[in-house]
Amino acid sequence: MLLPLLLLAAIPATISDESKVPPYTLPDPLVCTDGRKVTDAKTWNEVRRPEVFRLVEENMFGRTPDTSKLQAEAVVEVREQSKDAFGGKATRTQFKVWPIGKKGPSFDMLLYVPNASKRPAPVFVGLNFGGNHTTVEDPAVFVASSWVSKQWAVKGTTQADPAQRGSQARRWEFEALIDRGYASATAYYGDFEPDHPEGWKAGFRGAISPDGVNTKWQDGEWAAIGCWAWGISRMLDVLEKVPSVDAKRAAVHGHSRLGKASLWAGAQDTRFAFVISNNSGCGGAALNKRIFGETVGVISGHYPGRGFPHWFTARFETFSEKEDKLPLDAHYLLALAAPRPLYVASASEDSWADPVGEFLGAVHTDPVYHVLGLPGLGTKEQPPISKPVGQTIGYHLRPGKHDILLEDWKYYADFADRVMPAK
Ligand code: GTR
Repeated sequence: MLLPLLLLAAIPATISDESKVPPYTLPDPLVCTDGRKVTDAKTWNEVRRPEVFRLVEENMFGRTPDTSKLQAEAVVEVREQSKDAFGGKATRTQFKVWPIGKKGPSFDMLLYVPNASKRPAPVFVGLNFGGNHTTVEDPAVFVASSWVSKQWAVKGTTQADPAQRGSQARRWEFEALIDRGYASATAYYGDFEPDHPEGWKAGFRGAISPDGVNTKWQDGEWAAIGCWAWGISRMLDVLEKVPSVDAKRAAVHGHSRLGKASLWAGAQDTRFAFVISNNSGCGGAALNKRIFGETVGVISGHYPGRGFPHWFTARFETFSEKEDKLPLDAHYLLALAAPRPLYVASASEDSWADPVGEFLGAVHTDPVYHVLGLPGLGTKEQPPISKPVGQTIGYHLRPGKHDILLEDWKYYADFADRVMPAK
């Protein structure tokens, strides 16, 4: 009994009281490695952005391999299509995609495009947690075929349970978006990589690595979040070829761990016109040096039996309880969206994700937008519940728990109406 007790004692208590947050200082994204201050867009784009990008890559998510040669083998098939989705308001298309050719794994992409659009529709692109069939009460949507975690599986298996159809529909406001002229595309994140430490063997990391399932991952190499982010870009590759969709007006979005993936996808793939983080918390929009809620130590697997060691590149874990040594913070990741519009959202009862830390992530990203001549967020004061703020950086605090709900979607669509309008 002594050992588990000692291990438990080693995990610092979670801070969820604002008055207990220890002081911290943040690095400045606008100071180059050689000490030069960034005061113009040219220096940001040519010197500092690449440096900030490398810091995020080296310390958090690892390097995404260049897969362009493999992608030349990509195969895209339409498995199903109907103009009758949502009572005839939308066309549903279900793709099966082999992004590195038929020797590699595949993913299923579900796309709804409003039928009333007179021109190619802007599109929201994001991964889901439980399989495409969980996102909507639509009996025509195929049930996921790859590994699913316990909560979505037939009892005692890792096979998707068809009874879970629509169980995540509250998170996917396809119809509300269709009514406003937006298309939506989603894919199951487990198709890219099952979310557990051995999951990469069945996903694209294993398939892309020259050593396959024998790979010994080195520090600096990509991890699961990197693989999911890569997958979101492969969705956009397909959307670029769909005539009814305008892939130049594509928003990448994600909730929680998928919000971390969405930020990293937006950072790496500047084809995304708008980058959205919903309750992405630690390793996403929330400041890491501000110790509140989830910490680097807990998330990165520093404590046995806790966290997600497979999400990040190895170095991230070395900053456990040494967050002051991190040469970056969440505002570096967020700033990689600039000059494109960025949106950070929190939920009032989501203290694990640190809503204040998420807001401050956006606040400290603002100077980068200002150097680029953009209005950015424009406030240092966290707005009250249900009062969205910001021009090129949006922020809102939704009442309630860790989730993505109709109210969030309403604000995203309102923002999109300005930055990638449907009409
Ligand atoms: C939690 C994790 C969070 C967040 C969340 C989720 O367990 O600690 O960082 O990613 O999972 O993805 O729902």
